[in-house]
Amino acid sequence: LSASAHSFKCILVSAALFAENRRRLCQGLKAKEGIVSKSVVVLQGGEQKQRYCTDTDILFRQESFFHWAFGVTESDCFAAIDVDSGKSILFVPKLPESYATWMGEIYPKQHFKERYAVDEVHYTCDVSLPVLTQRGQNTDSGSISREASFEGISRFQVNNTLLYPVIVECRLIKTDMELEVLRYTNRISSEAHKMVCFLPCSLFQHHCYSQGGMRHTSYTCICGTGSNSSILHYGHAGAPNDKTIVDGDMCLFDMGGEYYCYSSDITCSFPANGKFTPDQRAIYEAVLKSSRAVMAAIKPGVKWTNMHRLADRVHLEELVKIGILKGNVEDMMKVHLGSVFMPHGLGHLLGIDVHDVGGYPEGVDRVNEPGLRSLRMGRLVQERMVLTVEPGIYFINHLLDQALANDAQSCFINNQELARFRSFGGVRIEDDIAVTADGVELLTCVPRTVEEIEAFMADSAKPFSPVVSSEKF
Ligand SMILES: [Mn+2]
Repeated sequence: LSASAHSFKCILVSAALFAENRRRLCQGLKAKEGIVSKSVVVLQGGEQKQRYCTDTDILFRQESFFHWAFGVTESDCFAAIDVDSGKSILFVPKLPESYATWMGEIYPKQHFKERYAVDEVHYTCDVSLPVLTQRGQNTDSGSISREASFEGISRFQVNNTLLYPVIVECRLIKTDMELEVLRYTNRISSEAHKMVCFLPCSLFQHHCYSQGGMRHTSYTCICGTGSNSSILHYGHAGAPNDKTIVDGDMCLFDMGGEYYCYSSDITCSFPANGKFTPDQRAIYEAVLKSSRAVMAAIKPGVKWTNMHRLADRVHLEELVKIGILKGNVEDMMKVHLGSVFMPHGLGHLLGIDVHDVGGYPEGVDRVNEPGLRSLRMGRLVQERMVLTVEPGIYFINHLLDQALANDAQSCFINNQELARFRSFGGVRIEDDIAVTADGVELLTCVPRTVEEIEAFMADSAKPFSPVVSSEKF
């Protein structure tokens, strides 16, 4: 399947990839105890949704299980797989004639049969389907697909006719301030058509899309600088990557492009001006050391929880060398001091979802200890797993204050040295790896050592120029 008619260096994803997935699924199901003959797997694809009550489409992204099994890019489909025979049936919506006017050609069923290499194609309306969403609980989000309903709505007296026309009239007539914002959005959008702007997130997305055919990123870009680089999931709606990059700041850019629903998840940390200060170098090299120690240790059979502990141990050893900590590292491990500096897990499975499924199968429980309880995978490492390795050291004020208030931890902290790092932010180094028969294959390829980064930024790079903050109203 060609992802784009004008692909540059895009790889082509074959329908055979998904046929293979279905075959493996049937094989796995048949081997399962208690499987009844003539079983049929029914999957529901993602639905095209609109922004709240408007008719503006939200950019569609296929539901991950459905994508894994069929690689279908269209919305609102169902699919069935006959487990015994492996026969696959795709159900596509029967589109109204007006679709051809607004959305383009309406393809016949044969088109989908060929494009997705399935055995049969039917219209969803022609078959009465039992809607069996067989999704379980996602161990990362804790979400289960559930019926949308508003509990207790009957307790309220609802009037849904009065408000609406009044609001519509208000919205029809724009105020001065609204006009200012509309001028702004227009000016920015117009400029963007003519030039590439300086923000890392937008540059990143542009490169991924224009050079790699990636319409989506795997997750919202995290572009923290200065003290914001210690905010683990910076970049959300309340902090939309809008801080001006300042000379002397550390940058922490965690961004991954998604191609045909397959993810990547990479973090680079570096000084905005291209030159590490001694403190920046010390923290950065401590994280790099743990990253490389973990990668050298990963092979089939090792416990992921032990890889997390290994990263913690290296961080603590290095923080002692830097002078922020003092004392015996084994004793620090006993009071989970590592989690003060790395509260998140070492890394996670990666695939169609950036936090891919399978981290905690039946019988594998989370280790309920600081840091370790954030791990998104608790099982043994196996060949052909793809994982992120993303150790980090962060100076998060509320965690530091908690540790200082805890006698068991504060005795290891040299608060005078620590004070200097209070607004440092954080460093994360995140690479994606595939587990091989006896080690790892590093999938990520970016400058990693201090020397490589400094040479890269001095040579080819344009260190990100400080930009004017977006206007506030
Ligand atoms: Mn990650």
